[in-house]
Amino acid sequence: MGTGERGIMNQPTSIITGIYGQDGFYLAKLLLEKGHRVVGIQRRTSSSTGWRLTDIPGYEKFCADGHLIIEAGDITDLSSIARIVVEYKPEFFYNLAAQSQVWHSFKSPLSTLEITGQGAAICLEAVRQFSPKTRFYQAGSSEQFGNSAILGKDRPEKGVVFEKVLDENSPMIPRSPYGVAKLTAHSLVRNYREAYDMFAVGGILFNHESPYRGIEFVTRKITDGIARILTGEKSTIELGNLDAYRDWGHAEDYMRAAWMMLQQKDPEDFVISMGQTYRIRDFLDLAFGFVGIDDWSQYVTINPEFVRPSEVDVLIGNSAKAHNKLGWTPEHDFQDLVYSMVYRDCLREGVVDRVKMKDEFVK
Ligand code: NDP
Ligand code: GDR
Repeated sequence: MGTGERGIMNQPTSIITGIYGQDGFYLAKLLLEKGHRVVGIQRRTSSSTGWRLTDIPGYEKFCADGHLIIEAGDITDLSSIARIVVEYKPEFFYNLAAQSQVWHSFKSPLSTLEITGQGAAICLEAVRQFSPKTRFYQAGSSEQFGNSAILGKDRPEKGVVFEKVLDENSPMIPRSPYGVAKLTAHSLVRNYREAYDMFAVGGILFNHESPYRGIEFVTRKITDGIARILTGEKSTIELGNLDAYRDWGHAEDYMRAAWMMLQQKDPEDFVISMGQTYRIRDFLDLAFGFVGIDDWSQYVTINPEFVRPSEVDVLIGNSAKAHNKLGWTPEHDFQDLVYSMVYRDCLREGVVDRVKMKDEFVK
């Protein structure tokens, strides 16, 4: 593996930007289980963001014995990233940090480009200049494809079998400032690989969720909303477009794929997806069904504020390359995912007795 200095226990060191996000939680947990020293980069925020990491089994021990270290830094600040790379000379660098909300990127396009696009350039430069043997992972996105799954077609209806399933070679025509920024970062990774012979890969990951998903994304907004409706705290969930299709997987499976990409002999990009797509309203059917509500129409209102100026209508991926070359297979299916999210939110709100037994739903 890399040639950098070994960690205190002669184990590999991995830097993770965005460690306080959903994926940072699952990736840090995986790497700590594998014995890595994990150095997480945390930007300064006015509110606490540490609620996920403390759920890692053994968190306090990992902090105390130096396996888990948090360094202050910001991916828009080369001096901070360079300082950390110089200090740790890691074997692996995972750039997960981003302004990751598509909706917000229409409101703040410039800061999205700065963090999500230029931030990747800063991380690549720090590695190229100060630790060029470090293996680099860039968190790419299915948003890079835009509407390529349905190019030249009408919007599909439920039950349609999509002919075009997105893979590593599909056209990338993003439809949001976030998608543009991610495509910039993805293109830079390829350029650094070709120009400097760096081991840099772009994971092109489709939507992945979990009970640790941020509350502003539609899946968690729905499952958190259901729990609060059951407590009586809320009467409705306000949503935007219910007819978009998304190919949803579990973040734990997807971070295992990211790790696998850096264990390969050669650096290559991979699509990670489930190959099945559902509308937001299908997610609503399943999630409300788990608490015994078959007709959710009175609990959901449409707020045009949440409808995007340009939408990605359909996402469905083809991960044949990841299956064949990485040997990656997901361990969670869609029903598992939705159930675990509903269950955890209802547990937190004290209404878990309203959640049906999973076997009643999952055949
Ligand atoms: P999150 O939004 O949960 O986490 C992103 C993290 O990046 C947050 O902890 C955030 O910190 C941090 N961050 C933001 N700006 C900076 C900065 N300037 N410097 C340092 N850290 C910063 O995203 P996910 O965990 O869901 O996703 C991880 C990555 O994967 C992201 O890059 C995302 O765009 C990408 N991705 C995610 C997919 C998904 O479905 N989850 C699919 C495809 C790609 P703070 O807490 O302070 O905001
Ligand atoms: P996405 O996820 O934009 O695909 O990006 P998000 O959950 O935000 O939206 C998915 C779909 O749901 C529709 N939608 C709503 N979305 C949100 N957030 N809030 C709502 O109220 C709402 N109502 C309907 C959206 O229009 C969209 O069609 C996620 C992020 O994790 C990115 O960082 C990542 O790159 C991509 O997934 C792959």
